[in-house]
Amino acid sequence: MVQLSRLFLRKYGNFVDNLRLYVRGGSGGMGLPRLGGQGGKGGDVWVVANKNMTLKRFKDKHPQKRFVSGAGANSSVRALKGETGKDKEISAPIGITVTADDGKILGELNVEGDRLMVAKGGAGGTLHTAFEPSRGQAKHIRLDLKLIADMGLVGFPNAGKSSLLTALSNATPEIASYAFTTLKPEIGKVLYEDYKQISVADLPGLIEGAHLNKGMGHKFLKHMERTKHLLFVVDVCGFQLASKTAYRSAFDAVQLLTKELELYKEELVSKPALLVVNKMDLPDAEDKLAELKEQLQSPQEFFDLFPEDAIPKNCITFRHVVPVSATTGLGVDHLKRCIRESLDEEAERENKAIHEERLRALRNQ
Ligand SMILES: Nc1nc2c(ncn2[C@@H]2O[C@H](COP(=O)(O)OP(=O)(O)O)[C@@H](O)[C@H]2O)c(=O)[nH]1
Ligand SMILES: [Mg+2]
Repeated sequence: MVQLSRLFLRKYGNFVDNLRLYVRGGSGGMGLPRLGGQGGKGGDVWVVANKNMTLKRFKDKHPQKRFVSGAGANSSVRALKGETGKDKEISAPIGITVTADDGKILGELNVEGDRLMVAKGGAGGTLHTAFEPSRGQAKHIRLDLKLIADMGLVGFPNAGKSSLLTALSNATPEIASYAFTTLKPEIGKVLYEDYKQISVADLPGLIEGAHLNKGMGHKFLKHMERTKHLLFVVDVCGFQLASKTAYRSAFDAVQLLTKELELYKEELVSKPALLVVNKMDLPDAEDKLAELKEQLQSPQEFFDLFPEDAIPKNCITFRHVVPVSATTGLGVDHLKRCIRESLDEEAERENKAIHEERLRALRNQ
């Protein structure tokens, strides 16, 4: 049950992180009783990892989400041994788990070119089957994007992401290695009193340089797709990237980060997000926090000084805005509770969606 709930319908607005497909292997060809001819075997269906594929692209390219391989040829006088049906290869993103409809894991695609057979073609008719061919396997399968963590930290350099990760996880975060990414995210585990554990990822280099070299920034942003929720981190006093560049307030930081995500992939902005306002131990922090909260209430009124192309199309409505100090620990427990609440809420929604999907399936039977 727990396993199932992980697999069904994780969906945030436009953001796609799993898909359900129908696959069927080709039927075998008929044998030829008169001459003992053997029908061709039906083609198989394969899922193949391709670095240029994303689930969103997949969905757009195959709206039907139906894949059937070629049938084996019938045995004939000209070709006693019927030709084998053509295999069907489905290009899928790297870093996915492929599961059957009942939740059983069929396999994983971790590196470019990894392949997995998902539906076998039927055997051709032979003497043993009275020359009757068999059908190919037919089933629904799911492609699930593998997650790096429940929460992904999003922030400019020096906002305090590393400090926060340490404060949240009461320990040194571990460096995780994933076959599907060359990036090595730092993962902190947050432990709750009921022993529930959630993971928070700090991706090295995220955003750093995105303002200078968007292409490079985007490379890092890609991995934000693999977290359930986003945890924005800003310095309550704002930031200055270099002595020559302009001073930016915490509000500016929020909007610039949003814009970076949006430029990479608009759907990313529809993920549930929380905002951490860090460094609340600094002088005047309370006043600045109050100002930030006011600006977030009606962001449109505070965009006059923004260049047109830096204004996000949609401002994020944060589920929680949480002031903390990563160094003194102020507010960190409250943040933990907010994170938990947000994830639990989402899990609740998933469960409801599963339930509805099951009801729909039952009604359609
Ligand atoms: N005063 C204060 N400084 C902080 C706080 N959190 C982080 N810092 C400092 O800010 C700097 C950048 O922190 P770091 O965690 O490395 O930021 P990152 O680049 O976002 O990972 C370091 O000098 C930290 O000591 C905080 O809550 N209060
Ligand atoms: Mg850091």
